[in-house]
Amino acid sequence: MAKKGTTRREMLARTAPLALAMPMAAALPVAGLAQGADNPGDAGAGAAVAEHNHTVHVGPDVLAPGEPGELDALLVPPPALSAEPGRVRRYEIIAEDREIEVAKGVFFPAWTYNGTVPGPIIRATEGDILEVAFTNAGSHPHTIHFHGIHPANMDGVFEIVEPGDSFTYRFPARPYGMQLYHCHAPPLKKHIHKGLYGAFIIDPVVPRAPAKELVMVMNGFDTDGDGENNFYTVNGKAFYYAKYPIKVKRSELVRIYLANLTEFDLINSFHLHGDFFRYYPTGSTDQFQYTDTIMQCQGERGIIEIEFANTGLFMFHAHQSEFAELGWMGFFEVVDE
Ligand SMILES: [Cu+2]
Repeated sequence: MAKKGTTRREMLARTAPLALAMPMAAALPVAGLAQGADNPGDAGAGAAVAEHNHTVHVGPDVLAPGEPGELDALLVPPPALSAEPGRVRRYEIIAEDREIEVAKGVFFPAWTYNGTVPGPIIRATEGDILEVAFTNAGSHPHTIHFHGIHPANMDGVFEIVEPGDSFTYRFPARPYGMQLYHCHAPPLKKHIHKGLYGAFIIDPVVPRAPAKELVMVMNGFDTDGDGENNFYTVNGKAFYYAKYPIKVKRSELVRIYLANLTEFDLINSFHLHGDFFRYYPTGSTDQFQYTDTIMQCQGERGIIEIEFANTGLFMFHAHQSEFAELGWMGFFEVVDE
């Protein structure tokens, strides 16, 4: 079997001018996974880590695209609403072609829902009527296919929406859990790898415990068109959460809605340093696994819950090391308050 990674690396090296060679060499943080523990508990440890290591793992010197807070709308879901059977939850989604910066200085001609990859977070409570008004302002036919339980004519397969057309999806939201949505127009592989997908949270009627809630959609970008990903991210920007660690409190429950929409590679994974979490596959039952690493095939998703035991900087990343080195890594900054 051909070793895709080698080819991809060589390709990366050859096409490096695309802004890559320098930034990645400087930012390649994961080669030193084990070193990150130098002074994990220090306040402002970003600077300390930079001083102690010859590669920059975390903090402002990491070469990642985007401004502070720029990904908040994709990271922080709208709040859960208490159950009110029959209530209509309306969303408007517009498909449009847009060039987006996926790694520092590297742009990708994406097909987007509402201008971002992943698309906006959709959230409803079980029993709500979900109503999604979809307009195709892009250059190709698209649809929205939701995971979950719904009628066949709302499945996003038969009603291909041509450019300039629109379609409204309407169905009761169920079952509770971390669902997802994506375009299902053929060829499916292309419509997904171009960026048409997003998180779809359905809350249970009996509310989950209060928590700091985060959404992470794992994906990849084939920026040179050879059918292999050149970058991997959560929420669309390589190394973003290494440059801007996600701040959480040790005293609080952290809940992460995690989905994998990576095309081309069979699986993706999530690994957390220095702690264990509960992982609820799909989040639709109370069955969980207690671990520090989980994997997901494309379309799989689940809910992670954790109360951090220690303060400091803790890395999270794909445990396919290559994915991590190509952008899918970040940090939690756990603080006491
Ligand atoms: Cu499409």
